[in-house]
Amino acid sequence: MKALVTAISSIAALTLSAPAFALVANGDFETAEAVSGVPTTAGDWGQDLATIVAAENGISPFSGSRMLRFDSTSSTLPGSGLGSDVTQLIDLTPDAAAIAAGATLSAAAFFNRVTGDSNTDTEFNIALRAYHGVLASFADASFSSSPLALSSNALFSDGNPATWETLGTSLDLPVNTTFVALTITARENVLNSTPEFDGHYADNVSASLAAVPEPETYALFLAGLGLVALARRHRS
Ligand SMILES: [Ca+2]
Ligand SMILES: [Ca+2]
Ligand SMILES: [Ca+2]
Ligand SMILES: [Ca+2]
Repeated sequence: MKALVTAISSIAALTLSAPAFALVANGDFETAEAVSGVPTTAGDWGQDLATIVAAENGISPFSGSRMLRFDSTSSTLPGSGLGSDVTQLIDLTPDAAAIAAGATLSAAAFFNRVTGDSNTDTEFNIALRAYHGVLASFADASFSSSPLALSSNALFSDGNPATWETLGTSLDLPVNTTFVALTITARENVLNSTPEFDGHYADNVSASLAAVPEPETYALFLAGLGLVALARRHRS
């Protein structure tokens, strides 16, 4: 019985519980940092031009006193593209064992924008891209270049600057994943203009890893729970 309880405990421990920002550095944008240029190290926000700002344009940060403002669809002003992508690389080599056993990465962020007018863009995206390799080599690759796996999601924000909309996505990680690129994006889905965005923001970006129990393991886990319940009933 003790061995079974120990086995059940270790299975339960596989369900990795992580606090909100555990895998994302500065996910609440409370720490000042430059945001532009392709990130080459984990925990650094970068790619297209964006700025960490305090409350402005009638929008208050979702948390704390700072948030991220999307400025350009390239690393300089003005941009030529349609999406302002802000990316952070997440080093998952410390979680190699959990990933090899089967793990899902979930990410979420909050978005908001000014009311604007009929030309104001409305779309935000979140994406996870899994890669295998040495993290630094990612700098040489395009962000969209053949990831092992990709998941993304979109939302069309409301025009109410008092509300933050949340958006998430989940990716079942290939067993050889060593790092993930987490990207949040403001898109010029209404008008490709200059300036590109009227006041588009993100805050509280988070990511967490959870084990995917294999069917047999899960069945054993449920059977184990039943046995523990039975044992408790016998004892009382
Ligand atoms: Ca914040
Ligand atoms: Ca543009
Ligand atoms: Ca809103
Ligand atoms: Ca625009």
